[in-house]
Amino acid sequence: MSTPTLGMKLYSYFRSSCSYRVRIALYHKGLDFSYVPVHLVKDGGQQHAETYKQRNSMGQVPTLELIDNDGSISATLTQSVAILEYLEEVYPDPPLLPKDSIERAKVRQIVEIVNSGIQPIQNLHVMQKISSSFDVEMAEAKKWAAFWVAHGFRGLEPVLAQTSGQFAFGDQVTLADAFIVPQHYNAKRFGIDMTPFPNIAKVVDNALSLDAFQRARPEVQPDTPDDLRL
Ligand SMILES: N[C@@H](CCC(=O)N[C@@H](CS)C(=O)NCC(=O)O)C(=O)O
Repeated sequence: MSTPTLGMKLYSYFRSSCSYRVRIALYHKGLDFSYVPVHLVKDGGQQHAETYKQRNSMGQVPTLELIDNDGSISATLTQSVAILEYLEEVYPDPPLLPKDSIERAKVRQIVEIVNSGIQPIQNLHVMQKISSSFDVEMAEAKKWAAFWVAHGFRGLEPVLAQTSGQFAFGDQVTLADAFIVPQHYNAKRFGIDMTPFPNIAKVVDNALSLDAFQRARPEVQPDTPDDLRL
């Protein structure tokens, strides 16, 4: 296992749901980090700049840099699941995974429903490609994205009916909550009616009552535009 690093730099965009997941974990675990904004729209998308793509070759946020004593970068981590697993291994307290193997698998099952089953189909570059390839307005592409988010929520809701207590898996915060809350933020942006998803709505409400989730919210980040700031 790696030893804890001295510093961390998070490349993030205020409304990126994948960055939001990592912010939740960093605040939940009480870890200090510096925030480097990457604007996903300005300048044609700063994530596509060659200098940024040297850190994250997919041209996406988040990226987490681990900084050594002497200020040098000891590791550059991409992919929110990999980043969160790293944080959980190196900073296990407070935990974001249960101890029991089957319970851990259940939490990861929820993580993957969001991570691979929902988020990629509604990502910005997918919507931009739909808009350009089929010559439709972004508003139309957003309806397509909303369809897939609702489709994923229809799969997630019965899982949470089995697993949730106060939070997505019982009464302790887990990685599952760190994925559901940001995906719900996107669902709201896409205008999805939450009435058919009472368990998802409950989990989101309860998680958002916690300090870590409040501090990670898109509305209070250093790069949140003034008109969206709380
Ligand atoms: N699997 C990656 C997905 C990262 C991702 O899709 N990030 C989005 C923001 S949530 C992004 O940077 N999109 C930029 C774009 O679509 O151009 C992860 O979990 O980190």
